[in-house]
Amino acid sequence: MHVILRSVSDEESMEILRFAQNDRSAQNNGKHCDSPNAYMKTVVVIPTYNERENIALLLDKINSLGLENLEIIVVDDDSPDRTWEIVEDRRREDANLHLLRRTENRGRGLAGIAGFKHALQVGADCVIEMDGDFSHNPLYIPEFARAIEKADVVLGSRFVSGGGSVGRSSLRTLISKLAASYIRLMLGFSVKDPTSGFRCFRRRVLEEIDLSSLKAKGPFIVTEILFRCHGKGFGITEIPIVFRERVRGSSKLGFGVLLKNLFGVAGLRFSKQGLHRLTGQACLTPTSEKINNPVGDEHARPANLEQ
Ligand SMILES: Nc1nc2c(ncn2[C@@H]2O[C@H](COP(=O)(O)OP(=O)(O)OP(=O)(O)O)[C@@H](O)[C@H]2O)c(=O)[nH]1
Ligand SMILES: [Mg+2]
Repeated sequence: MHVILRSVSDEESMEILRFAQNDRSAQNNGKHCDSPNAYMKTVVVIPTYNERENIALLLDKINSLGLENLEIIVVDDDSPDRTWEIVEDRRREDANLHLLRRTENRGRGLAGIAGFKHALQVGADCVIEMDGDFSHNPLYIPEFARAIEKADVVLGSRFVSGGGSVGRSSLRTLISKLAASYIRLMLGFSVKDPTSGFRCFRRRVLEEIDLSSLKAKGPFIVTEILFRCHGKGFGITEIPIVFRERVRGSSKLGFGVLLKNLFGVAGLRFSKQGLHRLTGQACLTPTSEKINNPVGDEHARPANLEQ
């Protein structure tokens, strides 16, 4: 697959973010959101595999946001390029940085689960999951922290108004959109970007979806988790993000992974929970009130954030 890579400068990133913020602020009649709630402990989980060229810069960017009560967990699967070594060095001077170096049961999915469990152990009130390749701009972290105050789950979405992709080939964008439509149709989601890996969860969501029983070992974990959240009736909100194609390092997502994901979706649809939902019977008991949603649709989005 041919992917056009384009280097995006910091100024350009800021411009993209400003564009997204202006768009949102226009939807919000010019009102600005409040600062994130510093009383909520936010933990950012970053799974990494061979991200040596990105990780130091990414940690710097997150720290430069100057957010209070924020900790970072890097979950590295013993990367051959020794990404973990960089994190280990920094940890000596940064008590808010954690490293999970995993040598067994490796994989993107299992790394995410390990990161979530550790985040709960260190007392997270909300957990943000993001890639370690700069596709997910850390400048959005405060927006996630604000949005989670009114939702159970916040998805960073490329496919809502104000969102988008930079540096992605149109073929890759088309595949992502088709995959999103397929997942929505098969699993009954109404969210626009169900495969986005830039997300924020409230603590109780991660406590209630039974992390240990998740099946996906690879990137399909993002869909499986969303399926659980949906089944439990949690309030899911999307905020626009501009996704940036990776500039440094190499992708681990091949055609095989894509195919596996397609079969994985069918597997979920015809799983016990999926079939129960198809026939209209509740299988997973809703355990939370829909806090962001006065009209009772768990996918309703605050008017100031999207569309
Ligand atoms: N711990 C761990 N992290 C992984 C593994 N595979 C990928 N990652 C990380 O997961 C994040 C997403 O992986 P990418 O390779 O960028 O995959 P992608 O973003 O789905 O694909 P691209 O769009 O091509 O970049 C990155 O931070 C990777 O370093 C893995 O097996 N273990
Ligand atoms: Mg990536």
